[in-house]
Amino acid sequence: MKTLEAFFLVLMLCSLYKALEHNSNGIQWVEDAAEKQGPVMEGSEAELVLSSIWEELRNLRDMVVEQRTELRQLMARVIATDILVETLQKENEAMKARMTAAETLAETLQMEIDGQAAELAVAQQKLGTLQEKVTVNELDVEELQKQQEVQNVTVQELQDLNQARKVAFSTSLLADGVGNTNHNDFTQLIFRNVFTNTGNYYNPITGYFTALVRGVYYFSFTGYIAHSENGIRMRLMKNVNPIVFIGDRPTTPTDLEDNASNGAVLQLEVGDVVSVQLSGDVWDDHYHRTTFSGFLLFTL
Ligand SMILES: [Ca+2]
Repeated sequence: MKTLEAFFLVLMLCSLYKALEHNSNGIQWVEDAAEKQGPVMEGSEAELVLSSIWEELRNLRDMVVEQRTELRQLMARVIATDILVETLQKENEAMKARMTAAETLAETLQMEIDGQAAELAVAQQKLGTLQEKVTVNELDVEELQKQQEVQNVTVQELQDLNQARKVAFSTSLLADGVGNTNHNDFTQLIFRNVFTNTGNYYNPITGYFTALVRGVYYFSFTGYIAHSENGIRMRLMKNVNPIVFIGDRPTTPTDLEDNASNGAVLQLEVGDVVSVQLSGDVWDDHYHRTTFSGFLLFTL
């Protein structure tokens, strides 16, 4: 701005110099003309020249005054411009400071965002790891559940097997009454009085014991006769096959009672049946003299 001000001052001085030079030339021209005219320029002509000179001087004075006014206005505008420039510079510096602060804040925020992004990445990685662990745990749980189901089935099978292993029964022929039972040929005996029937594998309606577990069993039976003219023959049957027998001839007046018994260890498959058949007479009463018993020794 100082340069601009100096420029205008130089311009003003140049204008003033030109004006003075012009007037000076005019005066010189008037003097030269007077010298040339000599005695011709006298009286009114000289007054006319002098009047012109004064007129030029007044014009010059007015021009100087006008230029001074313009110069003052220009100086005022320059000062105002300087003030405006200073104000703008201050505002610009303030803006720069604000910009710097904003940039610093932006950098700080960016750093925080970067830090949070890094933390988020770590958290996501941890989450991914946890999800993998959860997935693995879920698979483990599913596998454990399957194993548990298998174990439950196994336990149930073992319980069923353990229950099936509890096999024992003991019976006698008559539930009530007394006397001989007679069959002319081997016929199924139904032992209706039940002492023990663990597992209910003996049927007191049909007389059959049915094996529901594969294993080795022991069976025994006893026959008693009294006052018999037919004698006694009994046999232990595995399905349709006779296994062991007992027998005695008819009683006599001097020997009115006879007893016979037998037993066997049998390997039975699931579904095999065991029973006792009679041919002749067999006696029973409330003393339970004729019996059929059996139990499981062990499973196979
Ligand atoms: Ca006898």
